[in-house]
Amino acid sequence: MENLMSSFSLVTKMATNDYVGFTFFVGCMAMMAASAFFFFSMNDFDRKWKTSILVSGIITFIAAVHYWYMRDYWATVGESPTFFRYVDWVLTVPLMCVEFYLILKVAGAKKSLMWKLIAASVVMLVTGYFGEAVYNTGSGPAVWGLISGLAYFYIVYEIWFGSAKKLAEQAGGAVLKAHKALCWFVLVGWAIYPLGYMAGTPGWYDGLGDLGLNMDVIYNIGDAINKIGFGLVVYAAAVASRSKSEA
Ligand SMILES: *C/C=C(C)/C=C/C=C(C)/C=C/C1=C(C)CCCC1(C)C
Repeated sequence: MENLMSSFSLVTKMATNDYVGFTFFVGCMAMMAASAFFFFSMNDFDRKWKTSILVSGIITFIAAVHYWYMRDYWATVGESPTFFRYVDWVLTVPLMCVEFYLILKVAGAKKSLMWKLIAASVVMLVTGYFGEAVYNTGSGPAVWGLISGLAYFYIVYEIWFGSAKKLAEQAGGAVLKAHKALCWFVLVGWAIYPLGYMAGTPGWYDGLGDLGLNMDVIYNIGDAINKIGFGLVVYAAAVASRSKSEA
């Protein structure tokens, strides 16, 4: 009977020092709360911004669902939920690229900018997955991580110095401010991920793992900062442009 009960139990005990389990749990709640916030507030804004805030909510909602599964996977299997992690990213990171495009649309951004960013983000994530889950021994992680890093740098270059930057400057005001903030998220916030990768895979950078840093904890912190932060930047831009047009 007890066995039967425990196999149907939805909650497993969590150790007080299980930081991975804890950050999956809190991350799940934070993503849910953020989604509710974005979905309920989107109708306060005109069409231009409504879509951007809707996408912010979709990003945190997709993450919330994946965090639900990852939290469960960790609690029951006790391993890093690499597959769910990368499925989450391959859905949400391209949507973050869509955010850049939506914000810059007012300044005449072309769809080609969006597709360039999306393509680079998919290359970044697929090669990262290869290094973490497929060719994950010997020099595999370092080599695939490097290729992934190059795609990452391409995204950074494109938004900081490429056509995206020119469009943001043309638009000025709330758009320029939001673009700048998102650029910083990509440069600093996204740089959290390669750190997690290096902590969790073998390579020349092995010292990082020895510092006691855990890959999943680092990824979970990165996700909370970047997914919710990105959405809040968009929300703030919508508020700023609304109060200007009301004045
Ligand atoms: C919401 C999820 C986000 C914003 C995920 C971003 C992920 C990255 C920027 C991952 C980058 C990686 C590298 C630059 C090299 C090593 C492999 C990755 C995939 C961890």
